[in-house]
Amino acid sequence: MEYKELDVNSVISYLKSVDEVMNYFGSDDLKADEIGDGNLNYVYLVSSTTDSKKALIVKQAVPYLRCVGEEFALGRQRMTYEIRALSKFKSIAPNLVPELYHVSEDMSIVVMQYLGKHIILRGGLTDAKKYPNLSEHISTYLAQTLFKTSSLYLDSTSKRKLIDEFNSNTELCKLTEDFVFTFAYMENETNDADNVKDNQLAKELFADMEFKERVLDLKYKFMTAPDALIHGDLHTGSIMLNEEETYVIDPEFAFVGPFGFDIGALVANLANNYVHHTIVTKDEDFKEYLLETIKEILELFESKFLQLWEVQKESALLIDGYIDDKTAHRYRKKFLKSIIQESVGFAGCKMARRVFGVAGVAEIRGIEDKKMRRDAEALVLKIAREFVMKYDKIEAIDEILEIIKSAR
Ligand code: ADP
Ligand code: SR1
Ligand code: MG
Repeated sequence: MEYKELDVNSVISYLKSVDEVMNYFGSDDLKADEIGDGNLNYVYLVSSTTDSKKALIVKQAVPYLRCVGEEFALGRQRMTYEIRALSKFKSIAPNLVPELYHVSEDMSIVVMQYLGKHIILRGGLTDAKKYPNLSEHISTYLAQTLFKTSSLYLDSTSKRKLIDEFNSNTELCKLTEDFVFTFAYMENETNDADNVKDNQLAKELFADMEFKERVLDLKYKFMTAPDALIHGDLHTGSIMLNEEETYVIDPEFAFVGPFGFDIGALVANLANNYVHHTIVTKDEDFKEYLLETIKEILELFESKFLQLWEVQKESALLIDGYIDDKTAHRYRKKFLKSIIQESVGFAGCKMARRVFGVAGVAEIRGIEDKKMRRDAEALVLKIAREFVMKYDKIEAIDEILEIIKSAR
């Protein structure tokens, strides 16, 4: 089928041609609403008018960047990578990725499970809602997806096939290179102009060569380290959950990249939320919960990743009998430490880009009181800078929490 950009009417006509979907809805009348709140794509909630329990999500990529407009061209082939990544991650972590009902690379469409009883994590955290299973679920997602797509698990041929399958996701990798690692730290037309103008903080950041030189190292790592298949945009807007279940959505930035990038994205977004509560709600109990969550996620990730590795006898990297058990144990520990360190560095970039860069986050850019927003931005940049300057010296997870807690 030839590509056509859909709207609330044509999405229903399109679905009528998809057997898998029509089997689900039967002869019910359908209605569609566009509910997308992301930066890139259109998301339709399609439901039965007779049985509201029957509902599906249709996500379509359009050939431009939604948050900027049609003048910012962006290949809709990004959906091909989202489809591949959703399928791959679903096969590895089935309970943590939505069900897929229909995909079409021609139409740049995925039809998936409607997570109607779940909300976006960012909103929940901003409302100070605690999620008892978040650390357990998301650490499993990270350990499983990162380990099982790495050279610590795959054989050499499978790993290279995986790279072939994902690493032409060039446009979205370039978006990250530009918007996470570059433009937000210099004068650039894509930045939040109103905020940059006459802002001492922006002047200081843009002139901070020590920081920017360290960011270059992290950008280089992002561009050159095919460690594992990463989600590529694992902020708290890419997680939908409730008290029982957690789902990871929106992996269109997926490619085989550095181990620490997804972990860093998560830490960054939890730390940004911590800043929101420091400045806006002053909710000390919830701030403590956020710190505990970061700690739990990192500790559980480490132990789950190590457990998977300990029982893996053969892989592209290591074959049985190559080193003795004691050396293997020491090697694995050292390896994990370096993943955590690098995650902290990426977390610094992922926090800092949200201050002046094109895509802000609601809990910081959405603060209405101007003075509070400035204070929050200053705090975000302080933590981000510490992360970027110190990441490779971090010896223990508590040091990460200390950086967040002690920034004023
Ligand atoms: P984008 O690629 O534009 O960032 P997302 O995949 O993040 O789009 O989706 C945008 C929004 O659509 C999400 O923030 C969420 O509110 C909603 N959404 C996406 N997928 C689902 C789903 N499976 N169930 C319910 N809502 C969804
Ligand atoms: C123009 S960059 C838009 C941003 O939105 C996505 O969610 C990614 O974080 C990307 O950097
Ligand atoms: Mg999104």
